[in-house]
Formats: sequence, structure tokens, C-alpha cells
Amino acid sequence: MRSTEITPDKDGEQVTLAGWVHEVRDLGGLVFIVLRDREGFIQITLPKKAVEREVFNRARKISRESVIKVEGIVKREDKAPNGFEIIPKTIEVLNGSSAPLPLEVTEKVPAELDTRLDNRFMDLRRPKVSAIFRIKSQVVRSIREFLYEEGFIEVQTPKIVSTATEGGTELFPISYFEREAFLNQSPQLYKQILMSAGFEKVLEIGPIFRAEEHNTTRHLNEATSVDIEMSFTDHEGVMKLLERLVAKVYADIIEKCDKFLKILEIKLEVPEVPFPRISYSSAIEIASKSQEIPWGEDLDLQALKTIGAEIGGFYFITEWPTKIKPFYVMPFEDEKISKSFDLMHGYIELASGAQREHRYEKLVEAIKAKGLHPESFEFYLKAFRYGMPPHAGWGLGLERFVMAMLDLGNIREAMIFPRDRVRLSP
Ligand code: AMO
Repeated sequence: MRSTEITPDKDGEQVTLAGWVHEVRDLGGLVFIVLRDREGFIQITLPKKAVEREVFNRARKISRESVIKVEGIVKREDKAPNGFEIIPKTIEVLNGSSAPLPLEVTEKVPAELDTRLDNRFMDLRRPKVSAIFRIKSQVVRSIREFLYEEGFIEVQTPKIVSTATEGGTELFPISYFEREAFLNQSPQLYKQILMSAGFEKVLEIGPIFRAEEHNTTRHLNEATSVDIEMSFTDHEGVMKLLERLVAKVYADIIEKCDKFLKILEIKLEVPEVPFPRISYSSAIEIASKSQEIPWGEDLDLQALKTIGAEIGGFYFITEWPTKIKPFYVMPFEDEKISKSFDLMHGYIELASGAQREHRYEKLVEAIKAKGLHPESFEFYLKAFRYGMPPHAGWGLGLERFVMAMLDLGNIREAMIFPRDRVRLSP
């Protein structure tokens, strides 16, 4: 049984529970064990006179964080947390824990993030930490349900590839038999090829690898991307889909993860749709309050902080200069500007997307204009010569999304086993 399956009205019933010893309080004639399982805490009460001597003596010596199995009787007790306690008949130590512990689970003592990550198995026993991943799990489930409902087909594309897709960040090279290969930065090229294949709406949730040199609170070297691509639509169409998805996920989390939001002491509200849209040109104007950004340059952290402070919440920055976006974005008639957007939350970029260039000649030109070689992209370009429909899509960073939703100060808090510039283990 799990802790949440027991209620005070089970008074008198026999139950079997298993979990970790969160705390042992020895008051001489009375011993309390706080048992922790996946769902919560249960008080095991051992009055010296009411339990067998052997059980009593063993219980007071069990080390914290040992795994135990308890068989006992439920007793209604108003003073106990949840209104009941368990009077044990037997307590079996399934596996004892060593001492001292590498990390305090009770959350009474704060620990450095590095110590926590080094001992992540123990850190994840903390209810506040595990609540984040219970919510993340529901976020993924809600995203899937929403997109399946919209007719998307879920696909898996290769993570071992021969070319780059996104400019800007570096690739991780790997040895692939006698050749060099790379870990994929994004499923971009493959999801587009699937538009030529006639799939019309595809979804992928998978890892992306970015050799970001800098350690920041917003970057991981391995992150999870929610990617969609959709035919016969434009950038506006996929922006509307994205904001509806965000609102739906928030509504689901509020409805289904109330318990975990309470543990985290977070109150969520469903964001209002449509989200504000501001063009890149007006964004640099807002940013000019803190610094001058020449038109055509990317928005740095300081600029995004100024813009984020002014607009707040979710918003889109649209109409980016073509030259700072990847080759696959479609320019407007005024080719300096592209049909691209970023979804922001405060100063953090959560997603980017665009209508794509589906015209073969224009696409080849755009690849060349970035100093890249069309021959390296032949596997991709081929799909554009035999009937590629107009299409658009986006990629949403899952950890950034969870970070924004739960107001986490560091993206590492939203990844169970994060990879960064220095961390490759656990
Ligand atoms: P982009 O490179 O902007 O776009 O990535 C999409 C989203 O992925 C997340 N992300 C990251 N999260 C954590 N750490 C990182 N190092 C990291 N890099 C990216 C961000 C970002 O907004 N192919 C396009 C998407 C598209 O146009 O469909 C792309 O990859 O949240």
C-alpha cells in the first residue's frame, strides 16, 4: 500500500507499507518512525508496552534512510499527521542505510546545488525536489495529449548525424566507425523532410545536444526539446498552436498537480491567450532604455532582462532579422526580416519557431549566404525538389518551460541528471 491509500476510517485494519525511514524519534518508552514513500509520510508509533519487545528494540536502532517494510494496524489518532498512525506488528529492514548520510533529506538543512547533484539519488528523496519531476512528467503527458488530440504523429529522428542545423552553438563530434559524426543539435532537418513525406503534422520529444561553452543558469549541454512541424500553415498558425498548448498545460498542472504545487508553495494561473506579440524592432526600442542595440544584432541577456521586465509573463518576439536566424527560416518580401518568432517568459527564451523556406532555389541561396555548403545538405535538399508543401514549426525547450512555470532559479533544477560544462556524472 502507498501512504496516500490509508485514511483514518481504515481504523483497525491491517496494512503493509514499505518505504524509507525519514526520521526516528526515540522518547524512551515511545518510539516514532516517520516512514516516507513516493506519495508522502506516515507515522509509525511504537509504544513500548503495546508492541513486541524485539520489534521495539530493533526499531529504535534502524538508521535513517534505511528501507523497511512494516505490517501493522491503522489507528485513528487526531494528533498524528493525516489523522492516523500505524501500530506495527513487524518491521523488516529490507536494506539498511549507511551513516553519515551524504545529504540531509529532511530539508531542514539547505545544501549546495553541486552537493545535491553529486548525490542526486538522495536529493530526489526530498519531497520538494521530487515534486518538480512529478510536475515535469505531467507536463510531458499534457503536451502529448494535446498534440495527439490535434492530429500530430509522434516520430523519432536520429540523434547521430552528419551535419549541423543550428548556427551559433557548437556540435559535439563523436567517432562513428571510420568517420566523424555529431550529436544532433535539433531534429529540425528531419521534421522538415517529414513534411515532404506527407506526414503533415509531426511531433518529437527528445534530447538535443549543444556544446555551449558557457555555464549559465539557462543552458544545458543536453536538453529536451519538444518539436513540432506542420504543413499548409505559416508562422502565425504555429504560434497560435503554441500559446494554446501552453495554456492547456498550465490548466492541466493546476488541475492534476495540486499536491505538488502545494509542496513547492507555488500558485499557478492559466496565462491569458493570445500572448502579446512584439516585433524585434520594437523590442530593441524597449531595450534602448538600458542599452543601444544596432538593428540586426541579437538581443543579449541585459536587453532581454529590460524587455522581460517591461512586458512580463509570456510574450512573443516576432519578425527577427533574417541574418541572425538559421538558414531554414522564410524571409518576408522585405528579405531583411523573417517569419520567425521566439516565445519568451520574462527574460527567458522558451521556444523558437518560424515559417520555413520551402522554395528550393531560395533555400540553396540561404544555405550559401550562411557560408555553408549545399552539398552537405543534399539529403535534406532532395526532399524539397519533389513536392515540399509550405510549412512551419517550433521547438520548445522542456526544461526551460518547467523552469519558467515553477520559477526555478537554475535550469539544472528541472533536469534529473543535468549535463553542463563540467558535469558528466552522475
Ligand atoms: P533553438 O535553437 O532556439 O531552435 O532551440 C529551441 C529551444 O530549445 C531550448 N534550448 C535549450 N535549453 C537548454 N539548454 C540549451 N543549451 C538549449 N538550447 C536550446 C530553448 C530554445 O528556445 N530548430 C529550432 C526550433 C524550430 O525552429 O523549430 C531550434 O532548435 O528553450
